[in-house]
Amino acid sequence: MHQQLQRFRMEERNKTLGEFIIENQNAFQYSSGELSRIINSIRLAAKVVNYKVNKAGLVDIVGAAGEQNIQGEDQQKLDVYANEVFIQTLINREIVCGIASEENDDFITVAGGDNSHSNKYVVLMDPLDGSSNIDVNVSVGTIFSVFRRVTPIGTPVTIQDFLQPGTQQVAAGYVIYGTSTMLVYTTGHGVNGFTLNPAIGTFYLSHPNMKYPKDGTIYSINEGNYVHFPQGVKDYIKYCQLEEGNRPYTSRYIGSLVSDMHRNMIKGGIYIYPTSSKAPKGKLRLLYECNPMAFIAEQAGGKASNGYRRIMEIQPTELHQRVPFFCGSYNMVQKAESFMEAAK
Ligand code: AHM
Ligand code: MG
Repeated sequence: MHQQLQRFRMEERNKTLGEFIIENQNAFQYSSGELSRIINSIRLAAKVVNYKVNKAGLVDIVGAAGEQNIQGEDQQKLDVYANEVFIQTLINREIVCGIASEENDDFITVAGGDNSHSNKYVVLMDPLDGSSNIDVNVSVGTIFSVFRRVTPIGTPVTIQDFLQPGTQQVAAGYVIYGTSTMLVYTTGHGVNGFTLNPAIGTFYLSHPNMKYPKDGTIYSINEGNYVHFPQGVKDYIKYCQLEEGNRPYTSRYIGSLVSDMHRNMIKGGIYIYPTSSKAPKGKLRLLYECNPMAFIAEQAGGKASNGYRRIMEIQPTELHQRVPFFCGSYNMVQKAESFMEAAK
């Protein structure tokens, strides 16, 4: 009886992220352990940022960078703080040769302790996406993308190491600081989600092998911009609202990419941030917002496109490049693309 109970408890306990990383290290084609160490660093930085994000309403750290808090200390905006935490964690562990961030105009070269430039990977990230939502207690997220460098090991990284198409990503993921904090990532072998137990600071595998439903009934777009949208998007929105079959669909838009994406992946839906006359190239950034989300989406059986073609096949030309973004349940994105094509 006692033994039976013990076995039940062992089986019942979910795997921790640490255990999962070790178990899956060999599934990765260049398994030198470096990629695992990068995921481990992101796990650590996510916990630190999570701690601060959760305190945002309690202590005087919300507000614009450059202002002073009541103690007369310089205030630091949470996105600036998150940026520093992720960058410092990656630098301290000496596992990457370069970092690009939404918060930094240029990429950072990481030489390594012996100045050898011997690490193989670059990380691109948006350390705290949707951070304008923090002041109103809405979930925000971190998004990251990992590539192998293309320039020779032993030399400083160049912009070419960062301007790679998304198909070359070796890992990507996001952290959602929500009602619970989750880390969701892929290394090209499906998508797995881990939930943080804040009491003990451990991520547990809570959402193994995440899959987008092939179809969905949620569409997420900032409809306030309707008049500025291209005709194909207007037509698709009208299609979503038509009474026929399982339509009209439900409209859900948080305005926090990670949260909208996460909900749609679990429930089935499409997220769209199109071009508009206000944002002629779109708003979201190809390298550290759209590519990692596209990798996750495809690994979860979904689809990610710029309205006409696969996001991950776009050859980037600049670090902070913007693209229109259609991402979600496979059939929904395909349908939206057909409206874009028809209105060309
Ligand atoms: P940010 O990187 O400045 O935070 O902007 C990205 C955010 C996304 O999280 C969100 O989906 C989008 O901007 C919302 O934009 P809008 O307010 O124009 O609808
Ligand atoms: Mg962002």
